[in-house]
Amino acid sequence: MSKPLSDHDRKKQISVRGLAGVENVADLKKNFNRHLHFTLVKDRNVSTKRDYYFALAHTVRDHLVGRWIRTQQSYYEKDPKRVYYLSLEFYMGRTLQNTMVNLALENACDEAVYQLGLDMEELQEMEEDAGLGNGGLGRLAACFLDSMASLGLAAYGYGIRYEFGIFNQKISSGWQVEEADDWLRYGNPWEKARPEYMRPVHFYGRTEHHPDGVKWVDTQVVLALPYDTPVPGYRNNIVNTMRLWSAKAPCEFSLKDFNVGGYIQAVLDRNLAENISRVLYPNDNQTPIFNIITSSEALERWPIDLFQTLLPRHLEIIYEINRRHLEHVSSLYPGDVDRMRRMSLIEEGGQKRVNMAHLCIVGSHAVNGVARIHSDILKATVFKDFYEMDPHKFQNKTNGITPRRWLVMCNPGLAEVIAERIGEDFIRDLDQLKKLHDFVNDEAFIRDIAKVKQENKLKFAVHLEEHYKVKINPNSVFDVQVKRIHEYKRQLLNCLHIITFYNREFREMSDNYVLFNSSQAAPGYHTAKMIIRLITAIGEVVNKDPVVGDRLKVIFLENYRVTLAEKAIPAADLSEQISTAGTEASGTGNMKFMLNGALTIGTMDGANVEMAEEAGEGNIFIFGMRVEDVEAMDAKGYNASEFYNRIPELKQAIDQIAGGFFSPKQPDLFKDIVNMLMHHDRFKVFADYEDYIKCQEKVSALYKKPKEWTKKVILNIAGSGKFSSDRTISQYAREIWGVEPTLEKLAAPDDPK
Ligand code: GLG
Repeated sequence: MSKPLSDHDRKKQISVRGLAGVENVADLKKNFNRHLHFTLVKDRNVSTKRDYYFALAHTVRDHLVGRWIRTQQSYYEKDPKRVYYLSLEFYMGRTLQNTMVNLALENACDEAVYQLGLDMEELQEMEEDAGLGNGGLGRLAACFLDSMASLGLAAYGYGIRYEFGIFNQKISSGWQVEEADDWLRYGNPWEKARPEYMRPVHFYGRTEHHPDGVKWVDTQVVLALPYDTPVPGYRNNIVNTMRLWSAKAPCEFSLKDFNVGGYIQAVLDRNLAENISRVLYPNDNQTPIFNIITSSEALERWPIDLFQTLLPRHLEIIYEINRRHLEHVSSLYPGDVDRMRRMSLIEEGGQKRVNMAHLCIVGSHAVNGVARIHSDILKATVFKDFYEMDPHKFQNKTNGITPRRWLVMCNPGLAEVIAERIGEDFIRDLDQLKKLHDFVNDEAFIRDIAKVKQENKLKFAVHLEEHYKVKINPNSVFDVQVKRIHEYKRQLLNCLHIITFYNREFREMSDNYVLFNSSQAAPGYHTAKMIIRLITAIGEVVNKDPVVGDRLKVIFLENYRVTLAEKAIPAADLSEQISTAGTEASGTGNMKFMLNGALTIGTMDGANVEMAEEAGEGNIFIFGMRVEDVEAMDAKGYNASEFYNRIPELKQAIDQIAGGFFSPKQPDLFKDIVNMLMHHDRFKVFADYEDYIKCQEKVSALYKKPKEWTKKVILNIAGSGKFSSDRTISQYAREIWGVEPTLEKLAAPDDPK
């Protein structure tokens, strides 16, 4: 196998990375040295790698400033309708490379750094991820910011500036251990504090009703201190703002409610107020969508008592909204008391609660699911009453991902091979990938696509060896399931697949397989943590089995995060999207794999349904129960032992897990998991096992025909245009927000000389 090009050599060839004109490079070097001296206060004798990263970050940031100010000025002058995207999570990852890509500075910076005798990739590795999210929801918000700026919308992201983002995951003796993510420790060169825009936020207190209105009095005040981060559009000189708020105790923080014993104690107690933005809650998807229907733990329902104490005035307003809402319901359905009860914003019976989803629906002019199947399920189940009352309110907006980060930035080799055939416009108009249909039978193109994948795999293998001390064969199938650990996502189904293939000792199959599995479990989610332990336990047995050798490896990638996704996804051959039909709202990882030339094995769930449509059914590996089958099985009752008794390979795998084959020192380690799978598995793992294994056999068979495989890869890439977040955002803009995407470009300001 040929050695991969060094990053510096590869990037030099790449036009999509901007021009490295001599002047640009000279200015960048000059400014880098200026920042090292004046901003970092260092010389090259004592500078660390981190200092160099900071000097480069500041150098690149300078190119944002003029564009940022101009953009905001133009919004002020033209006064367009603004979009505010409010989210508790913005899972941004790193900023440096994304900024260079969007500003077409990458080649020039690369050359400058090279001439300075430094290594670009090493510097980039010094940047902390902004891990202000759990998974898909937070990453979606980040992709949307990129698209809104790239489409020229006057948009702002509003969220919380958590001092600690999603925890760092360590694997210790096979178990997940959480460590605090102190991402701001060395400072954040991308943010600008705006104390001048600090706002008071009130809590507690009581209301007074006067003839001239209502007063909310005797409140406790916490200040909200905003920090602004620039969000550059793709090569349009537009820079929007993400404004994240940090809690700050006011000087006169008296803390009546916080038990104050005097001055020193009052100062110490300021922490209580400032704790509000201290740490991101590491809970992802407490309740997957289908579960909402059957269980009452369901959507968020906040206790009235809590509301009453913390936000008494808000509660009064909610009562008034509910009164008007129920009046409307009863005018449409006179006498239908049961419907009124179901649709109320306030749940009676036991502890009184506010149903937050109902409040959202009543308070919004549009409501949407995030993939077609998800939108349909919402209308037919949880929000049925609301849909019947107001069908026009309900829409669908299928999720998307930004092709800047998830192709140009993370997979430059692939972006270049595509650009060579169809030009660069696909980067801002991803539908143009359809043009690749003309190249499905083009031998040279097939070869190029396969070669890029091989290079990415080799690069990832080198990374794994350096960082995880594992050696893998880069010619094997890279079979990847990376996502938060959750029962509904069915990492356990994948475990059974791994065990089954291991038990067959590859008698039937001679290929090599590397199965990656990776992600965090919520710290309080016991089963998820046990699933991680099972995966690592399987790895311990399989990876050192001399009979299997390097034909099968099972690797749990520690500390999955945006930055690791950017490395793993371009290297994947097979993408595992195997949730129980009806449980994954959309998925967005699935789209990233598709765009990066992996084939999908998946159920008819979330966006997989639309991916199959776009790629052509024959070009994606679909298996298992459809939503209707799951419903039918629920009606008749799911009986795991039926499958266990009927399918010998399944029985063997379960007996091994139960009997300590993978945990010889502690044979009953996985008894809870086995018990769950056998007796109360809400996600019906066994019911899809047989079809899944058959489908995996088809995958193996196809992988033996590299050309056919790569043709399907091309058809998948060609069909992935729909899944650009530019398309999603354009739809939100036109169909919900009532704003026009402009694709306007602002004039470039004078760049720093
Ligand atoms: C959710 C869902 C995903 C979805 C994502 C973005 O579970 O299916 O793709 O949001 O809408 N809690 C999530 O991550």
